[in-house]
Amino acid sequence: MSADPGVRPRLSDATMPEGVAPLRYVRDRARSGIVHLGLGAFHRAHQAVYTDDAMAVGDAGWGIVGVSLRSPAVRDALVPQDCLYIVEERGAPGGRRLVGSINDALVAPEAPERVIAALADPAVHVATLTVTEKGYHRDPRTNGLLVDAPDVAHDLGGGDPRTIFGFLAAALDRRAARGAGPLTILSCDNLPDNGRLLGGLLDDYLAARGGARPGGWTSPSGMVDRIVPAITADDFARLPVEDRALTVCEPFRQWVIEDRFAGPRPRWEAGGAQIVDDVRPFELAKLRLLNGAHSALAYWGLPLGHAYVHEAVRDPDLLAFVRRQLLAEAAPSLPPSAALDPAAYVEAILRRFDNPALPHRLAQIAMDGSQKLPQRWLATLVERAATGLASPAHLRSVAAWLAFVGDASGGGRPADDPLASRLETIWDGQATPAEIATAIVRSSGVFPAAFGADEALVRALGEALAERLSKGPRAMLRDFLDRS
Ligand code: CS2
Repeated sequence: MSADPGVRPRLSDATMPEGVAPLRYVRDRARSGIVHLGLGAFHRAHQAVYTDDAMAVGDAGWGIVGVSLRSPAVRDALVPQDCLYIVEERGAPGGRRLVGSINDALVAPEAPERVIAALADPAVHVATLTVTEKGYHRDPRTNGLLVDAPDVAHDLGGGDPRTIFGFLAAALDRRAARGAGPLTILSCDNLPDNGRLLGGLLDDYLAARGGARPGGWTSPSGMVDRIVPAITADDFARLPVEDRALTVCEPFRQWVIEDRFAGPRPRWEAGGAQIVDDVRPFELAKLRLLNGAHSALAYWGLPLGHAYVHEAVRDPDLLAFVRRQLLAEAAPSLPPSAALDPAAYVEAILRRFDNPALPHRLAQIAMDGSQKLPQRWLATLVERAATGLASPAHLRSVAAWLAFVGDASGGGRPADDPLASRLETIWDGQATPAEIATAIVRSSGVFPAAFGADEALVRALGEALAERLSKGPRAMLRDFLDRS
């Protein structure tokens, strides 16, 4: 096949590309057992691959109806190519495989009724979600639902749903009314205790809505892991066929799911998923070590001039600092678990990050910090402070984030964060680093109350921000490493 993008055939059931591992089963697009909300690259590289593996061992009836909650882009890419796409693993061992587990792709704002009907279909037993942290509309201080958030308030007002809660509540009502059977609602987002959190938020929504509260559902927790950078034009151009839904990722993947299904499920173990009684040790380690390290690399690495994770992790000062943050502070905050050796886990993560074949932008990770940092860093900080332990590396990283947010408010770069304007207003309204730190801790809605109540912690954060602003990132990291 020609490498000229102009003449490459479009991927489809009839066009099998060379050099791509084919499907190991016969597709049955008429049978779907899963509805997935949030049809982004992460889903295509993760849950859809595990489902594809389950199909290869005989679970062909578990096809996925994928739903984009906002943009038509993924549907427009997938549907003209029979919902097939290629997953390209970069690094060792790399390779390309075809994935056929997605049966259909819907765009919620265009067809809300079809989304509800799909979720209420008696043949559907599992709803999976990757809607990112901000899709949960939770108050990180209480883990309750932000009932006044505009989209949540809209859904509570009874219009066509916009949020996961509006869709799930409508579908659960309908399932109850028609006896469609139980539904497992499985969060695949990087949130602490994500299943219990989602269940609590959905309960809050149903309570705020009033009326009958449909039962017949569970929301197990799960830990998902795979590094999936945003796609680039160059990635598309390297393929032997035209695949507009191409998904590029690292070879590693992990999925640990709490065994609390309401009804049948696919044999995801065929793809290596672990079904366990307690996912908490896995979740906390992943959030505080892997995601925590990612955020540190982003907020320090960007001002140091790095664009990608593999560059940041090769910066000796930054690597030493991140190791310190993880090994001296985050790892000791984890509950002891026979299932996981934190030191070995940290080294494995750092090796995965050092993958130049997979350019992963720090700017992608830096997005939505207000939604990510509570579970990545702030819980560690306040838990340790409560037992009298300082967390100087975490504290400096929080200062690095504050500086990043402040830079964005200076017009240098757009702050990609749902709380950007609130954070900018706070920055602009204060004169000194101590005032900025205090105001953001106490009134941004990002920090746990225990942080704001700890005068010494707030003062130390103000000092760290002053140091970060006056010295710059390089000198601050070096001074910290020299002194400790
Ligand atoms: C990253 C995650 O963008 C981010 O904030 O930390 O998406 C990370 O790559 C995944 O959680 C890895 O499993």
